[in-house]
Amino acid sequence: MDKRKLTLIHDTIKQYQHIIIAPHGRPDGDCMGTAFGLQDMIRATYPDKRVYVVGEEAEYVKFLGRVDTIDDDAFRGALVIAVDTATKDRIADKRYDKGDFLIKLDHHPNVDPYGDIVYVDTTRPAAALIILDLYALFKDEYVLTPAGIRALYTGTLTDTGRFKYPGVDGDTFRNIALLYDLGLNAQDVYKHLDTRSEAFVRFKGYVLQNYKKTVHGVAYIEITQALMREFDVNDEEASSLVNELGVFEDCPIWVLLAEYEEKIVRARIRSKGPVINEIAGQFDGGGHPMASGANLGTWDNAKKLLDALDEHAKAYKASNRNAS
Ligand SMILES: [Mn+2]
Repeated sequence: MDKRKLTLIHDTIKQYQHIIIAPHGRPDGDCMGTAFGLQDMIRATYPDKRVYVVGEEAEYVKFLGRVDTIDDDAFRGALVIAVDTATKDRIADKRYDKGDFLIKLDHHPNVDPYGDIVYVDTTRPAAALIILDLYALFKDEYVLTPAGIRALYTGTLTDTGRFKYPGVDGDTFRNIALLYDLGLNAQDVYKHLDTRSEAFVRFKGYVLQNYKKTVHGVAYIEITQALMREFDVNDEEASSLVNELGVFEDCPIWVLLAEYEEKIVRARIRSKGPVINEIAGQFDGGGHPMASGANLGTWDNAKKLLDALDEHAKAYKASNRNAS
């Protein structure tokens, strides 16, 4: 945690009357939880400020709040805070640079340090926890209502796989303890996150019956547009199943390949050992060492990605054998 920079961010928020919070495209629970948590905290603390969240929506986290539709004029003189977004081209609302001042607030590797203030803390396993760092630092000043508490909890839960992923540490739980002290209703969040359509459950059955494995242990599933139509699920729901393939002892890497509306194939790559974000980087992607994404374009490129990951898994297993 960089207290000096967080203080600078706090002072900047105080200075601006109009604040626009900008998450990434294809939003996930963390970027929406971070955005609506920050919006709630600023609104509740400074009722005179106007605070918007712009961008896209995701069905499964709509319970956290709805994005605002604002015209270009709203950006004039505004403070824009981009959250959970490593590179500026991933920000959903392309008008992010039309404001007066831009803050980048993120926890991914800082490959594109855009903005007037760049706050990147890769030790935090969810961006929502950075909002809680800010809250904790100015606890006497900041107010969070039940909506913001719920949003920040949801963001942390979804990005940490419910506190399972690497990066979760004592600081994570110290911040989450703040939410419990504020009256968090965790059961209410689980109720929302654990509700599934029957179509989705049937599709999950398909994934569990039809995944494949490469020779050296990359488990993967291929999901076409036709398949999603057949099961009546959308790409967002389909992609959320990636970690169903993370359970095999002989597969340190697993991948979900899905064809999106524009016929573009994307990959979600996960690992429980080998670092995979460098390989993702070779396929127009990137992310965390154990969780990355890649834009493949075609199924041909998907094959190339699987080949590269298979080689990687082979080398990983060989080095483990030598070490033991
Ligand atoms: Mn995140």
